[in-house]
Amino acid sequence: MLFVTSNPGKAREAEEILGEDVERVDYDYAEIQSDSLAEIATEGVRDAYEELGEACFVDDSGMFVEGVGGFPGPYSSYVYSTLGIDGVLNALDGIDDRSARFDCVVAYHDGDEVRTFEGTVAGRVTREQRGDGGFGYDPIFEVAEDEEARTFAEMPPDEKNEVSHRRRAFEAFADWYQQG
Ligand code: ITT
Repeated sequence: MLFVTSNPGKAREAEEILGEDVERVDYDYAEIQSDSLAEIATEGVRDAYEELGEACFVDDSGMFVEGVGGFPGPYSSYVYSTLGIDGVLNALDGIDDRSARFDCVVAYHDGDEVRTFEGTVAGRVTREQRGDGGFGYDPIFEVAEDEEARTFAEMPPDEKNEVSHRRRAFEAFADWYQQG
């Protein structure tokens, strides 16, 4: 089955989490506007399946910051490529409630139906970038359950993969797939 994503960081993490090679297809599937990552992923995987004609899955992720009503949430990709990380930190300047979560929805289409699997991790947005690892928002997402209060970018990949939103979603996907 194919992993349809333009983001090599996601594909690398999926391989590390699943412990096997994943075939990535860099097809820019349609992303509808919605507050729900599950809806965006479901419509996205339908479009990808129509284009590719074989079983495939997508991963739609987003960072939701409490103090600003869940911004950037479903618009995380757009905000990342327009404002960038420093722009997001500037936009959050003066916001005290920086608690946040990262969500990941994996949507799988086998030709008959679409299944979705969700994972989430709690954290908070830092006031400055910390760490060089990972990708995307990792340098500003501090993980709540980490005793050292590191950002994802400060963790070695295997430690991010142990607790991440992506780990939780892909594990649910793999559990379901193995049972079927
Ligand atoms: P595809 O839709 O092609 O898969 P994308 O990067 O546009 O790639 P999303 O819409 O899911 O994917 O991305 C939301 C944004 O969040 C995007 O800027 C990602 O770089 C970022 N992101 C996703 N997963 C992340 C993670 O584990 N850590 C940090 N940032 C992440």
